[in-house]
Amino acid sequence: MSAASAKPSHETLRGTVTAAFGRHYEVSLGDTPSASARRLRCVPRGKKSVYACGDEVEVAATGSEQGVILTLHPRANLLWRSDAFREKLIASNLSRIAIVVATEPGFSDLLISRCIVAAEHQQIGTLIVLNKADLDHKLAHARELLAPFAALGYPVAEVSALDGAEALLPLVAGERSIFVGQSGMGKSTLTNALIPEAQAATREISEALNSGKHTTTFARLYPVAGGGWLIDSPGLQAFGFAHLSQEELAWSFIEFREHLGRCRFRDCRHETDPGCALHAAIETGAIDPRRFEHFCLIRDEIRQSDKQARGW
Ligand SMILES: Nc1nc2c(ncn2[C@@H]2O[C@H](COP(=O)(O)OP(=O)(O)O)[C@@H](O)[C@H]2O)c(=O)[nH]1
Ligand SMILES: [Mg+2]
Ligand SMILES: [Zn+2]
Repeated sequence: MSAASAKPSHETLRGTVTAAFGRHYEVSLGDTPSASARRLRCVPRGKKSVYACGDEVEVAATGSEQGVILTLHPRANLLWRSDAFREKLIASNLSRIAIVVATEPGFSDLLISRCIVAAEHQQIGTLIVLNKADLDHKLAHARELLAPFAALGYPVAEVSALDGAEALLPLVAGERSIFVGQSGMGKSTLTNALIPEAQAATREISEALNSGKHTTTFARLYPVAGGGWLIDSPGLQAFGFAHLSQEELAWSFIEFREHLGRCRFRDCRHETDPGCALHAAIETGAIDPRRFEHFCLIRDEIRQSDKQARGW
């Protein structure tokens, strides 16, 4: 074989998916995304290929700013949203889910438990960010809602995006994080405070899409000074664990783990079954009743969506 024919006709380039717009993807070239990296607007080669922010891919350039995604490197993990009928990829290869809540407007602690289930299930670290700490008349109430999570060892960082978010920088540097949480919590404001390029990028995209709005409608990945990257995402309500078994769900509540397998009946549903070890742990205070309530609510949701998916 001649040297010339051994060389692939299309040089493949490694890159990371930094945004998805329908069937188009922005890919930042290089081993890791950086502010100065060349970016290509890419289409997937396969009709059914779908990619998520954070995906590591091989692309072929088809122009100075355009390319085709050829292959996907194996994902370390994947976060998706789902209901009974649809799934949409959100992000992959994460080291940390940063759940952003705020003193105002109020937030749902159930949503925090949901995010933690997604994180624990995918073996991704959790960070809780309490934003808008400047609105201090609401601070005590927010801290109270977060206390059960802090007691489990989940770190809680109090910040104010308006006063600068420097306190968060060491927590996101070197990590591959995603900001999740209800809309209005300040995820985009925090992203802009942490990443100087973010503001410009948001403006560019809302102009390109001609939306004229700066609300986040899709996930977007930004390189972080000091290494790693951060994804700003739109408000998330439903994570993809529609098909999690009850056992997997219970395991995702880390404080349940030591009690699992200790119920009188092996197939205990942890409902009104006699000799339930989880109920006993609630009695002794080892399990917070709010967290058990979250477990029941998420379990019921999963049951409901399983039924819907099967057409019941
Ligand atoms: N007082 C106060 N307002 C904030 C803070 N962070 C964000 N906001 C405001 O909260 C609103 C929602 O912020 P945004 O970043 O769009 O939230 P997102 O939907 O989570 O991305 C905006 O009006 C921000 O100016 C903060 O730390 N303190
Ligand atoms: Mg936003
Ligand atoms: Zn039980």
